[in-house]
Amino acid sequence: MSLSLLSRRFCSSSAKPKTGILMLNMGGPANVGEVNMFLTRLFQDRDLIPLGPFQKYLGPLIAKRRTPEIQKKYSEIGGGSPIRMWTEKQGEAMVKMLDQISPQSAPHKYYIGFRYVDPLVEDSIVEMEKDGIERAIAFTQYPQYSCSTTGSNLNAVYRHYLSLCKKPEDDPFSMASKLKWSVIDRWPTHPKLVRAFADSVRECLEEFDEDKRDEVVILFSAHSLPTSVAFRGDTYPAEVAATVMAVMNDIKFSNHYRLVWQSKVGPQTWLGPQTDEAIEGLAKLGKKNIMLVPIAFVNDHIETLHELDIEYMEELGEKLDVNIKRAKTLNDRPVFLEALAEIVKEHVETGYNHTKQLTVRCPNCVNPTCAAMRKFFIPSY
Ligand code: GF9
Ligand code: FES
Repeated sequence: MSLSLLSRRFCSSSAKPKTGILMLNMGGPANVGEVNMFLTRLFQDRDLIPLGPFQKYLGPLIAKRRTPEIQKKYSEIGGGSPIRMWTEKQGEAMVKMLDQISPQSAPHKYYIGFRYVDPLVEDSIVEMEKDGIERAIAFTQYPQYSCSTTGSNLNAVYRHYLSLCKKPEDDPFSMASKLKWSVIDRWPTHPKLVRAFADSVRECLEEFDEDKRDEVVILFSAHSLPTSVAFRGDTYPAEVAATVMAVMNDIKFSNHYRLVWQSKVGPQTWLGPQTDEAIEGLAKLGKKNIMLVPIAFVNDHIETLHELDIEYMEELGEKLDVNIKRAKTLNDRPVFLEALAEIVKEHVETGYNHTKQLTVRCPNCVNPTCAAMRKFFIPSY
């Protein structure tokens, strides 16, 4: 298929698009062949894992060592990450609704900006410029802001424009003069996001035997963070907790619950309690009915399909004789698709180009790119 045909597929209508929405996420390998490239870019990401001056060379070495085990995990969940498929479905539904509910910014077109696999942030920005987009919205697909996720993606947008600067008087902001950029940097308690999660929790509760339903412990499981990152002042832990509280409020606190943290790697200390340790501890306390709710990622991915479903639900559940079920990921849930469209519509209507939160860095931030990125997106910074 030609490139122009490919890009027309992403468009909400045949008219020239006016507003481009860049859906930001880390992305995942589409097949086992992409695992090494994915990991190489991940370990070269200084905004995620600062490894010092030799990162360019160290990154690929670490990636190479870890590739086989990660490939094995992907082959056990069907051969690749479904993130691109879900993001395309979400983007298509979102722009279709937006053309209806936000005529002032129509026609809309969505673009995918992945950090570690195609379509990369940098390449999609080039596409947006080619399409003659007037207004560009960087829309993070992480509901809760972390400098290691959304921050890294926004830094990639900034660095793309920095790379276009050739003369000393050039600056990244003026390189993007054709496009007016704004950012949707977080949406942890959007009412329809909350309802989508609450619906998923309610549906999963229905799957437990009626006489056990009351005693089910709901474990909201979020990707963990090194404590060094949390202590820097990263907003992610508090924003994840805010989502959890809003969802519990929606289901009227019908069950006991905990926020737990998954996917820790390496020797550092990370936020806890860890999801698997929490399951073991609750089992010892006689709590034998547990629901896992992935709360920080809106698509199925390796951490739900492998870590939660295979390692915890199947293997650990069987070993401990605990009945574990997992609430469905939001994926293409209609209320969630409405949330995406409404978040953009509200962003356009309010006229704020970012949240107030984005205008202050972590109190203990040591990454100069975090400041440069803000100078790019926030004229008054
Ligand atoms: C994350 C979501 C997914 C290396 C230690 C210096 C760091 C890290 C993560 C994962 C957050 C939310 C992923 C580091 C430093 N991180 N792993 N962050 N973060 N390893 O900041 Cl949904
Ligand atoms: Fe949070 Fe730099 S690490 S702003």
